Amino acid sequence: MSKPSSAKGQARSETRRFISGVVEGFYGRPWTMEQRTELFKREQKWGLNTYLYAPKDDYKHRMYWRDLYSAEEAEQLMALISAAKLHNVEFIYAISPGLDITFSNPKEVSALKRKLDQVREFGCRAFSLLFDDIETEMCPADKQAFSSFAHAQVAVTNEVYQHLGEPETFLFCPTDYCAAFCTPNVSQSSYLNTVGEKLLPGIDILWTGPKVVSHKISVESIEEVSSVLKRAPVIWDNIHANDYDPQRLFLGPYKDRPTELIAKLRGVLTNPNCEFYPNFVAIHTLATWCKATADGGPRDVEMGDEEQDPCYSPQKALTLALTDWLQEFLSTDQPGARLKKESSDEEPMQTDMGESSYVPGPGENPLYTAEPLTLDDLKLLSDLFYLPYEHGPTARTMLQELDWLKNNSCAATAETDMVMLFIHSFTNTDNVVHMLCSSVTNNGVLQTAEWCSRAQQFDDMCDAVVQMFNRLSNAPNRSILYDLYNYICDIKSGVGLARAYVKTLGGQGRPSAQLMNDDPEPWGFRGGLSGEFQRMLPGHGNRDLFRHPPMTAVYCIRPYCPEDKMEVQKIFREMQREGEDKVPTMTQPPLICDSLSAGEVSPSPQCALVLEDEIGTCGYALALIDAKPAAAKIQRPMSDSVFEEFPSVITVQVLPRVTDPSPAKRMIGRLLSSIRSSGSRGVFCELRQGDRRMLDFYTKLGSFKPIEMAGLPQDILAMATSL
Ligand code: GDL
Repeated sequence: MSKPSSAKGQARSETRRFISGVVEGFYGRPWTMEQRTELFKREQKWGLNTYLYAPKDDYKHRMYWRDLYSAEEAEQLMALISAAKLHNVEFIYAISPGLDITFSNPKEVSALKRKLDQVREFGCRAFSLLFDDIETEMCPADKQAFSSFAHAQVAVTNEVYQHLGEPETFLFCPTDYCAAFCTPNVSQSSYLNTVGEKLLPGIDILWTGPKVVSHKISVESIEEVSSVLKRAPVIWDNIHANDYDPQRLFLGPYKDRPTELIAKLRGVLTNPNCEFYPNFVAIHTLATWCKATADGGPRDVEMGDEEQDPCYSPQKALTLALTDWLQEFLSTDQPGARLKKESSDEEPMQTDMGESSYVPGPGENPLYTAEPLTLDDLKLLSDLFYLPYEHGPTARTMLQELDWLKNNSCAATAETDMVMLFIHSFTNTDNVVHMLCSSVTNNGVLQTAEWCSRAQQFDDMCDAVVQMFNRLSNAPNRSILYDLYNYICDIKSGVGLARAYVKTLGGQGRPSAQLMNDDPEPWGFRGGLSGEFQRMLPGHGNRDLFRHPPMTAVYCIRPYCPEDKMEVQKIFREMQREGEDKVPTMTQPPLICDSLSAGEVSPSPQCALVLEDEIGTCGYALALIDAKPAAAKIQRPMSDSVFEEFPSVITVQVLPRVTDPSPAKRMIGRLLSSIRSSGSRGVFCELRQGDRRMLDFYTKLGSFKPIEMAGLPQDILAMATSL
């Protein structure tokens, strides 16, 4: 076997093409050989050049990595490798020996070489060793032989690479494959530094970005890791991967990776959804991104922020992808499938109905004819299943509208109060009677004109989802439909519940039967045991915020209105005076949220609530979606990274006569839900060190955790929660 010098890698780096394409690297059922061949055709058509074979649950790729392929498997792999060649796609064969390899045992290294030699005989010329998702503790034998895990991996990888004749393409996936895994950080990670220094220069390194599933990948972050790795990484992009959550699918565009990165990277491979067919958008938009040039066209109008990429518009890339995808939906993929008629003067194509085709008579049911799928249907579908950190625009609007309808409905307030009142029906009989009466009159009758019109618009949006579902179910291409089916059923039913709830609030339909039934069907508690575990954890779904002990008084939480300003100021001042015995108000540095409580800054829409008891207003909760201007107002220096993670600020005050923490928890729960639907990623609050009551309150909530904030005055603490 030839053993070219390892300097070869460096010399040829000038001429190597940008690696672009797909890594089949997810957990779960691997794609079929037919799907992979279809993938190669698509890659060629869209200008992508690489396929990395790394299906986690393929026996001989990972669990039984030592086993050679049988004759039948060999035939299949050979056919696949030839198909890739035919379509000008580089087939990279990856192997993951990390579950149980003993690095220091020469027999193990020989087994690895033997396996890769076999694949070489199938015609494969590009290889990869993956060490992701494995135990980092070395076995005693390896501990004796190597000074670190990185040294062990690098030694074996270099040896295998040289054994194979230093292939032109050879990739290595480190165990610390994203910044979040590096200790203490990327530049000081001894693991990554060893890999960077010792791995032969012709070997390229895979990297998933700041996190396993990276929201954004910045140029600076790539510059940092490249300097440690001593080479530009190949991004293994998990932006469209869905193997970690069976309810999610990602049909949004490739996004939040500036095209400036192309010059700084060795390549990008997307590890997309487990379902093959829905990956049309993920792969098509990545191809558009890879082709990005300065004439990428005008910017997206709706984005309007400085983060826009002059060479690539995710919105346009999405429209291009969906337009092509629509054609695929409309093409039949199965013999015997029925095609709907294209225009009104053509007869529908009948394949096997022949003479026996049924024609309904007068007065009988007409034949069911669903309309053909439209581009708008696909845009809606993509919006509902967008990206891991972002819903599409229509989905966002639907959430915001539902939140508004819920918070501004007379019926909703009455309904909530009814629940609370029932708890106290023994202690507060008069009030119960009074409130129940008002809730009956409120229900459906007293909604404002604005509420009714927004409820109608919400209903129309829900209807569009149902229509989209119907047209999708009727699409001739059944393979795509079957891959999407569980997801679209799920969203249709979720939207159906929301729709029924709004109808109930508006006084139409049966009162919340589907929603408040105490003997629900299994779809009334979705997510199974895993969903239940999640809801019990702090910060998840905020469900926990609503679990409260029996109340001792009756409270009303309602949206704040301008007339409440004086009362809120009064409570604010009263609570400031409460703290004065510890530190005089005049000497206390201001909090960012003080201007909110003092009425100098208005809360964001749907982000203000007041609490009332029998005596009057006794508390409030206010929030700003964007806290920056309020921080600037009091000249508080704050780092951009804090604002990026926690852009919103919240403040809650409750008079001491309210001894029960439940109403305040409830207000926070509602505000967090409004803030979340505005698209904010996180919320912080500021507290004075002496304010034991609020400190105790936030600590007990569980979801808020203390955070470090540069520039905080001495006796002020910050706590925050992600949304
Ligand atoms: C991972 C796994 C990958 C999986 C993905 C998303 C890498 C390098 N490895 O950590 O197999 O599909 O997360 O769950 O990303």
